[in-house]
Amino acid sequence: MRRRGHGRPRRPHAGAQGMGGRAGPPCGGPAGGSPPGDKQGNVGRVRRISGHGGAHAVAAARRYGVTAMFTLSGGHVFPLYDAAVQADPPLRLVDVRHEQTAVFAAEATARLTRAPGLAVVTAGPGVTNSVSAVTTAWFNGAPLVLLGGRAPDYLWGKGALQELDHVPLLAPVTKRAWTEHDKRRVAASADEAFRVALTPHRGPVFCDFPLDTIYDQAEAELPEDRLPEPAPPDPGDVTRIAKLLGAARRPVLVLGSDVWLGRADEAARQAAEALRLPVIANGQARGVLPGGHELLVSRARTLAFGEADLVIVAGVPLDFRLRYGSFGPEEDPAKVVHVADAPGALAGHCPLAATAAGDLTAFFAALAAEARPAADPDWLPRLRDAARAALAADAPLLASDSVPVHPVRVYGELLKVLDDDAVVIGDGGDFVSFAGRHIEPRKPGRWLDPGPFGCLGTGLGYAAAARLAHPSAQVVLLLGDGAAGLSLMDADTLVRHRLPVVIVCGNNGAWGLEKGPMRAVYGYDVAADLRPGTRYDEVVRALGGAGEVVTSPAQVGPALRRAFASGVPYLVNVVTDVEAGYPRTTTGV
Ligand SMILES: Cc1ncc(C[n+]2csc(CCOP(=O)(O)OP(=O)(O)O)c2C)c(N)n1
Ligand SMILES: [Mg+2]
Repeated sequence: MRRRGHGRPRRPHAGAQGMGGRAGPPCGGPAGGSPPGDKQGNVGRVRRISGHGGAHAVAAARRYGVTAMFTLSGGHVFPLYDAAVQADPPLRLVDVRHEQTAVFAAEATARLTRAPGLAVVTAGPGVTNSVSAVTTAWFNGAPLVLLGGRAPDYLWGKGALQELDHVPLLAPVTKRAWTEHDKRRVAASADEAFRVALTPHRGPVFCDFPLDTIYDQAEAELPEDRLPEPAPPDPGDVTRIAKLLGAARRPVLVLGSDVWLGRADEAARQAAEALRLPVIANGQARGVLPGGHELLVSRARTLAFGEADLVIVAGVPLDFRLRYGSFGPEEDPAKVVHVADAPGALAGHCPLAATAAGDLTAFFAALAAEARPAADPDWLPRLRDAARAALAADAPLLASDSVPVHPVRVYGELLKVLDDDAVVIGDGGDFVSFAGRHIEPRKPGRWLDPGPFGCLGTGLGYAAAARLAHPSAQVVLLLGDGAAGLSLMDADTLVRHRLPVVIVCGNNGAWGLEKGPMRAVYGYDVAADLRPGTRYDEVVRALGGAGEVVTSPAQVGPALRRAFASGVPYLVNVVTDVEAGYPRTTTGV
């Protein structure tokens, strides 16, 4: 049930500070001392907290393993900063240049580390600027907690600065959104926010605190109960799926991001190997079977989905990425099984032969123990051949010498220098579609695209989070020139916080993914051109990083090597061929 926090005017609390009040925030006790959550997200003992609301909220966050707070400053949330820096150890405060970057960074933290991400934004525009990123987390099932400031209760209704009831805006794109008015319940509310975000099916949670509530001193106890273990799926459901597998001649297993987020990546790999199932991996499950694995047939997707008689889809919605759950030949459609981490995540829009909902590790273990597959002996080899043929067909473009540079040549060069544990982030249109095709991660959870909400502008926030989550791994952001406009100012954040990232900009002077489709629909295009050759590398240099422009294929490799060696935020600005659009079968509408 959603709790809606329509602020009722209340009397001022003693000690509440107005915006700009000179007395400054009260200094409450720091939020240190409690152990962070363990790998399962279980939390430690109860403790008493005293201090302002910020100390209470940060104490709750730390119990769930939160180590960073992403934010953009505003007086409504100063107590949260005070608590972050006073905590022992402190939370790392990462202040950014646009709230969407803060929330994208928190979302990426959740997706990369599987601990919840925390963003803190000020009242009014701080919250409204966060909405697209929260929605991205909603679509991605990412455990994100967004804490907002809010105009004080004692002024509510009088027109205080940035007075806006945020909850109705956030409610449709969060698991829960509410206002906590009671200073004695700030810790409990923050604790609840993390608990709800982490409970499958995971997702974002929003809570805001009126200024008087968060600045005021209070005493409270954090609840001591632990997160319950996720429930296994019904054994009868697993048996039904095992039987379908026993009867299938051309089965396919599809793995999606929740396999990674639910820590079922190892169990999924073991089940696929034990049952010898061809696998197609999606989102953050890419890498569960490392690139080159004999069962990984993502590149034979058209054949696999076109001819399968059974498709088991685990940990991803049956949305536009998966043909809305319609597979196999039209005259003889495949049976479809949907497996999700919670009943609410199961598809309701397409016929399903069976479903299972619950802990995905338990599901894969039970399926591996029970199923006796009887696939056609030539099914897997056919898929493997098709995947191999697709890979072989890539070779000429990966080595293309054409000028302007073909975007695929960029990946031909990148593949030569990419480590197995690199984090690769895509923010853009065609440039990122090509990356999805040509870069096959070798580890799960290391590929970050925006997911099904498809929001441009994730790039710099995701990159900052990746560098913090994996301090010694390569972090590469693949950035369209159009996408660059939505977050490149946050290269300043990378510089100020010493977060070296290699940014490769595919600069085709266009919103390419829209240009081609508009031409296909109308025979011409408008509103799709950008200035050719814009020096996005100079933007990063001006902000204190480094970069260079690349106009010929032979320069790409050396430029990438310089970027990785630089140890600073570095943008390799590759002028690419606008005519080399990603070959699409649909307009993307
Ligand atoms: C916030 C947002 N606005 C608009 C879009 C629609 N859109 C999707 S891809 C794309 C073009 C991206 O251009 P660029 O980043 O330069 O990549 P390219 O396709 O040129 O490689 C646009 C405008 C979107 N997905 N998200
Ligand atoms: Mg472009």
